[in-house]
Amino acid sequence: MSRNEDNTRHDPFDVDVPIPGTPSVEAPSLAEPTEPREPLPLKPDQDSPETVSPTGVPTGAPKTAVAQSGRFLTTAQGTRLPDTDHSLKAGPRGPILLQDHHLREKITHFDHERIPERVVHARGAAAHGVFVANGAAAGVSKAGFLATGTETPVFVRFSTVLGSRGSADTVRDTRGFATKFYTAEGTYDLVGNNIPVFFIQDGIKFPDVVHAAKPHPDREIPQAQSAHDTFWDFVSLHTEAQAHTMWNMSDRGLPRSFRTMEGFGVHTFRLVNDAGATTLVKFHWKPRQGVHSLVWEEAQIINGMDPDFHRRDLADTIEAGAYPQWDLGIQTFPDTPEEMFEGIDLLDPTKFVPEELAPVQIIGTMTLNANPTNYFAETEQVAFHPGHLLPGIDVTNDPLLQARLFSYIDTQISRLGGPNFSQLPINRPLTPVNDMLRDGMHQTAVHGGAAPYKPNSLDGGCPFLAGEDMSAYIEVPQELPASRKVRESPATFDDHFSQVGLFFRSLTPVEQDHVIQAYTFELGKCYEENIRIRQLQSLANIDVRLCAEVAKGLGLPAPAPTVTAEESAASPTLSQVGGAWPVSGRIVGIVADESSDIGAIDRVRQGIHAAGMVPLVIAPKGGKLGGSVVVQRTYLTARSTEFDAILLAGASAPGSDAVDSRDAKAGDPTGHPSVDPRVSLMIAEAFRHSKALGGWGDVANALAAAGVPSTAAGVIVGNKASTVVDQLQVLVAKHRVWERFPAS
Ligand code: HDE
Repeated sequence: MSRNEDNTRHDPFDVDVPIPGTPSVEAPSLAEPTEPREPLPLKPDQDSPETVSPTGVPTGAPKTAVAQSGRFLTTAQGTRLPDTDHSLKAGPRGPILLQDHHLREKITHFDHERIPERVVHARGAAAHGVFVANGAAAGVSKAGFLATGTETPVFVRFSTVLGSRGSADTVRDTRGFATKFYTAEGTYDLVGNNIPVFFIQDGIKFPDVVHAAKPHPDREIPQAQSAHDTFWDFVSLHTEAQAHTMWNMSDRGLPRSFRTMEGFGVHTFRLVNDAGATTLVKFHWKPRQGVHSLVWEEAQIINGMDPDFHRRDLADTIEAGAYPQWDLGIQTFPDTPEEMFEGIDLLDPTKFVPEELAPVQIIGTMTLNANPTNYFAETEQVAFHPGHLLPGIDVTNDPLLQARLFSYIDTQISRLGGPNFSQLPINRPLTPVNDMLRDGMHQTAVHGGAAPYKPNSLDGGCPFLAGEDMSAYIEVPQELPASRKVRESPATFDDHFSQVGLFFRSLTPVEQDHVIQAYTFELGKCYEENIRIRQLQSLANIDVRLCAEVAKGLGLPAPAPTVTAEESAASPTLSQVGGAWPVSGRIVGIVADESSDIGAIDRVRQGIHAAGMVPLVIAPKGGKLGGSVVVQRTYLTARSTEFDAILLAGASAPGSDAVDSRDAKAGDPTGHPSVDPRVSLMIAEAFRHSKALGGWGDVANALAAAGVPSTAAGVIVGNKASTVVDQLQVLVAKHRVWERFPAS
């Protein structure tokens, strides 16, 4: 799929520094348009599913062929309509007549617009893109799409797990990372998460963990989060959940954006090469933008200020051309009968393999380059399945993966209203489909022939069976050891604590502080003390210091460990601190007012834009500064959490609405009377969230009003705007000014 390049939006105000978020391809006229015309084309950042038939045949139709067509409003039968504002009545005062087909069709369809949301991962956002293989996996897998230079269209859906479809984005939770590769050998789905371990070792426990983590069944609270009694009740009793819980309590539970998340296949998969040799692997998506997170206070504020923060970020960065990219990598392990690596059972999905023991080898790169055209048609109706595999990629006996293989078709049938969900445009394979599946609700194929069965002679024997040399999917004929039928896990699944402690001890001190604070917050939100006490026991078994710190915050005694965890070397690659990454797509707020040097603001905006970042001008009121610089945010609408960095372009005198009856944010009495309290709040917040700050000209007052020393780390004050921007880039590349977080 390629990005639709046909249209450009002509923004009459701001052509040189485009600001993402355009609702339509054309700026609207002031008056309601009356001249009939065809539907507008797609926005330049959008793409739609390829136009293939339900059975995978390219139709050659433009992608808009599945969108609404024609200049006039019609019924679903295509009959033109003269009025849609009034129902047909017996006189202007009614009653409404039963014969009003347009009314009944319109209301009836509306009444059925909703479908069941996903049982888990209900809230998500998605994008189109392309995966290009570098060939490094060709030796271990015969999958055609992994051959050097092969380009495969993809559709990726990111999600939270716990919340309903309308819940907030920046809750503490695991994120789904599901990729559909439309390959020439059929569709392959890699349905992973942003955390490499899972709560349970056996799929039979999935309903239990989800029931515990979802809102309480009586009051249906809390929404989209784990800080409640049923969650901690379950994970403290079912201690194999401690591994995943630790990752959730770390900064991984609060991604800065979907672009800055790692993705993991979680389970071990089995790859097969041309010669039939097999290799066990774990899949990793490595974001080229680095792995970054929010801090907890930031996440909480964003949930109120912009509950769509992550989906907006994904859509806006794609619209701005700052395409998110990930390298796909594999850790490889010899396929031995034990299926173990360095003492780690590769079938245990609560364990990960540290990269220091098995480096991630990059096998290709994915670029997300287009937003969906229609959320419902694409993001909501996309149907992933871990069993959508290709020749060259097989599953293992991981008991969690095995249960998933059953679950996903089943859920699509109830969610998408029948067995033909693979025919929905976003789910259609880009390869011939001849499946002998027939009829059913919402059948959109018109199958020919008389013999949808095999063997047949009436349809000339078609469809035929392919051999291995014709890209047939053949399960690896794996030897199984002699055994008994049992409901048991292997003893190698028993250690629930060692790797959890290894994770905690591999983090830097500031990241460890975040983990301590997260456990203390979450357990502090539990009503029942016995649940807190029980979880502290698990923490003692994970790490004595972690337990002591959390116990201190909860005002409870720290228990002694009851198990001896295995000591292993730390894995520094688990830390997110250190390093520098591309700044593209980052948001810089420029606080300015009529006293600001307009020329300098313009140069700074250009500089920020040239660096691939997005400059947003924040001023006391809307409109244009100096008659030319468009204001994107006002002191009323802005909050520090929207920005990766903030620049001050002037003295920031109080705006006319800087009274707390108009805007309670203006109610901070501690600031300086000559500075708008909303600006000092923005600066103080950005400072304590360790973001880069800066400014030029008369900004000393504003910094002082926020209590920010101009000599502090990550604060750039200069006379020349251009040098401020250069230094800002260096700071933003590190994500945060980590020196400002003195670890306890
Ligand atoms: Fe899922 N999971 N899952 N899951 N999962 C679903 O399928 C399920 C598991 C994951 O963006 C559902 O289409 C069971 C692990 C993602 O559309 C459902 C078990 C991992 C998504 C389902 C698991 C995942 C889902 C809900 C245990 C990480 C969202 C709607 C045996 C490797 C995909 C749907 C999207 C979605 C069942 C465990 C990831 C109910 C029974 C482990 C990313 O079928």
